[in-house]
Amino acid sequence: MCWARRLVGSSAVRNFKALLLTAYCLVLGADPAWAGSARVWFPDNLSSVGSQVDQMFLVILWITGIIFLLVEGALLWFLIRYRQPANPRAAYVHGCRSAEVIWTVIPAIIVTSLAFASQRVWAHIRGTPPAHQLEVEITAEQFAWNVRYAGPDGRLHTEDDLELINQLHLPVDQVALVHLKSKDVIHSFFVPQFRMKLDAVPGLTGRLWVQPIKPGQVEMVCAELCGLGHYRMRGYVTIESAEAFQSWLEQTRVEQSL
Ligand SMILES: [Cu+2]
Repeated sequence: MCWARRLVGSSAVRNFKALLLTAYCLVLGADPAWAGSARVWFPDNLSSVGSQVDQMFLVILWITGIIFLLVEGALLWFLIRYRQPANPRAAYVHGCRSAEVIWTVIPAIIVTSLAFASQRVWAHIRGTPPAHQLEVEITAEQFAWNVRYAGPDGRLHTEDDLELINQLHLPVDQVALVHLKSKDVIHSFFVPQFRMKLDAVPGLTGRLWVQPIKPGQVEMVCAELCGLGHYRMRGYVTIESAEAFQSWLEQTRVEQSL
């Protein structure tokens, strides 16, 4: 394999290795402001819990990203430092207890700390919902979202309910409690801008709450492959002022009573 030796030893490959190492060092020594620019990866945040979820995401991304670069950098360094032409005789190593303790204890501490930190955010999102001003029921079916609002009596599943397909309207700043069901198979209710996703399972009623923080219109999609029409299972969430929401509610009620 003399062609391989010539290739590894060539100036072009040496320059490429140097370039890669420089790139690793540059990324590792990058300004912390880089974390801020990482937010461009996220969709717009429209819910009160979104910033906490994004923060957890960024913390995990930083930790795993740095570990990834360190491990890949070490791998590259070992590949170059101990390449066969420079080290024709292999050295056999039968383990190192201190190294094994270090690479077991450090990841255990990192993962346990992340579990405690994310548990706080998770408990806030999935725990007891705060006092809510609105209750909605969403029932998934192949391939649509059925949205039900309580009528003037304030109770769901009575004659004055308002029923819509693929349309969810929510007032800004108000907490809405969503009951999630499925008529047929497992679906998954996903609104990326709310940083929320919950499976809709037949026979079970899921519960989630959301407090939109600014007006807008976004998609609610199914994130579980649920059949041939899965790709078209999407609706729209419209977030508007409390006044606009009320007038939409009244107008839709009048239209449905005609
Ligand atoms: Cu679906």
